[in-house]
Amino acid sequence: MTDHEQGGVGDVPKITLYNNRMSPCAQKVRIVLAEKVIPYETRDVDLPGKENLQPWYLKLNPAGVVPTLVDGDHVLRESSLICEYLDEAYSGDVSLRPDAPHLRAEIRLWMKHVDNSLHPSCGALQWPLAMRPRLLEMDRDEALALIAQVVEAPRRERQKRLFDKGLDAPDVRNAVGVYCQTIDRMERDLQDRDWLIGDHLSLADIVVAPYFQTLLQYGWTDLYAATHPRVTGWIERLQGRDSWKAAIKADFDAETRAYLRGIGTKAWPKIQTHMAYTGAS
Ligand SMILES: N[C@@H](CCC(=O)N[C@@H](CS)C(=O)NCC(=O)O)C(=O)O
Repeated sequence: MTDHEQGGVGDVPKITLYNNRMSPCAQKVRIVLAEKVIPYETRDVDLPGKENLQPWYLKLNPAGVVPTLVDGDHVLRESSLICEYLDEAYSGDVSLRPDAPHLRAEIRLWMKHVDNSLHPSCGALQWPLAMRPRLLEMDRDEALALIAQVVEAPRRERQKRLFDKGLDAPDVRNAVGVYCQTIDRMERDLQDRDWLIGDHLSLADIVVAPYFQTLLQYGWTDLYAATHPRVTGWIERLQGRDSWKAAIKADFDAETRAYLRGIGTKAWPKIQTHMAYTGAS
């Protein structure tokens, strides 16, 4: 367990976050915890080692995914819902949702987009780089047996395709398309504002932000940097915040950054091929 003492609510963390530092879903929860200065402890779950499929973890999270947040007697799942829960349960000085119902609906629209489209797309991009190598070292039947244990059918099927085809799987091309469309939509939305739904950081920004960490860590920023100035400014503003430094930057030491940049650079030509196919340049 690692303590994240942030000098906020109470002295001793009563919150435990079942976490993986590479997980965008866990990252969004960590940003919320940091923005709201809520102390917590983390328990890392070894995703490449499939610890998330161990019976003890499935009892906490029957879908076998991180994050899970345990707050006293309450076990919370689903990262977007956890973010909303934290903002509601720990109202404090920092609110990450405006009061206006239509703006809350806009936040939920972004959450829906993230949960339904951007998150599985990020999985399709990350999995061949982060998970596949360990499985390829195993006997094929052993690897397939592990994948067969994945609880949710669409995720299981996707992992099978990504295991077989890596970055050539159709999921990867679709994923690049979803990223490009999302970036276009953000550029439009950010035309007259600094943050996705207005002049203040909100849960809308936080649930999207970690999917850009994936691009940053692999050096894939050409997906937006030269063509989408408002999106570029948005991510720079996020990176300048203390919450980003505490929740994301602190988890990536120089060695990890160099490693991720190395595997990302190797994969980039393939990502570019997919980009060209989607019409982005
Ligand atoms: N809808 C879930 C998705 C969680 C999810 O997909 N977590 C990934 C890491 S970002 C995971 O645990 N993957 C494990 C696996 O696919 O085996 C949420 O938002 O919490």
